[in-house]
Amino acid sequence: MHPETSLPKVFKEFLPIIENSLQKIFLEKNKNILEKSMAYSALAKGKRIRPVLALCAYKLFGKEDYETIATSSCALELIHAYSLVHDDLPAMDNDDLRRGVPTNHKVFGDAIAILAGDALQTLGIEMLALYPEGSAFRSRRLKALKVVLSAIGREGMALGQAMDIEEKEEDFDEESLLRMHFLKTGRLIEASLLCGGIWAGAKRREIKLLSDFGKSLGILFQLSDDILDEVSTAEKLGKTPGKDKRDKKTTLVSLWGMEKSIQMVEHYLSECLIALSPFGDKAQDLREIARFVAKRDF
Ligand code: GRG
Repeated sequence: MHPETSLPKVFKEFLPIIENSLQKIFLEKNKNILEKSMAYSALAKGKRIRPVLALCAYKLFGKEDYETIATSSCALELIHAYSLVHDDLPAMDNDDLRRGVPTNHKVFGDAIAILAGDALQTLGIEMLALYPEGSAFRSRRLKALKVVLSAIGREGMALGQAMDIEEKEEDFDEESLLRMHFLKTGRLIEASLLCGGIWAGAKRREIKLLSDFGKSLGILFQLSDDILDEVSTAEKLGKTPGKDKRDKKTTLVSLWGMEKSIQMVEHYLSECLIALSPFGDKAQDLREIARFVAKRDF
């Protein structure tokens, strides 16, 4: 999977920074079973879209010292990796393929997978508390940490996941389905953009624009995920397709139908582009990412 040619060109610029930083996080510590399990999922081939978004938002404000925020951007990937490990567990989505390889619990067993998810999450949080380093970043670190904690906890990703698990098919109308997806998928995507802006010292109204963009991008991301679940292959996706239908889940595609879903992709893409318009040419990378998310095939 991952035909890298179809990724926006900014991925070429940022992926080496991100992969290098992720490797360093697990370097030499990868000895005990917990470390091995954490590294297995975090280093598996993912798109790295959350750290890329943080770096793009940082760049948007004229920053070029990307190494300064490399570790803290990777913290977002660790938190994302935790959510995937837990989501794949038998008690949740019960999947056996992720990022093109067997899921964590298939390799390490349920107990270690739960602990690896826990430890990936706390390591991500610890890194957000410590990085970017230096006293100049002290208040920005705290702001970013608060944004991420709020995005992943009882009012964010964990709540979205709980809604997804608990709600019955008939409970989901358009509004509640969009809210669930925004919480489960959108909030961490939005938070990644906000972190980049906060580390760069963006102003309140600029953060608001990033937030508007992130909200639309989050839904766009989920919508394309639902479409891919129907039309793509395990080889391309690196995970099992067709699961939503098999598990009789309400998705945006089952609610809207494929034709309307494809129209809604265009709608959310245009919302993304509208949110970015005040940034002018400086937002070109983020525009390309939004277009990629709308058209992605993995
Ligand atoms: C366990 C609290 C908790 C939450 C799980 C992330 C998540 C919430 C569930 C994953 C289920 C899912 C398919 C969500 C749809 C969107 C999504 C997050 C897809 C996976 O993210 P990608 O495409 O994956 O960025 P890679 O592997 O490229 O990083």
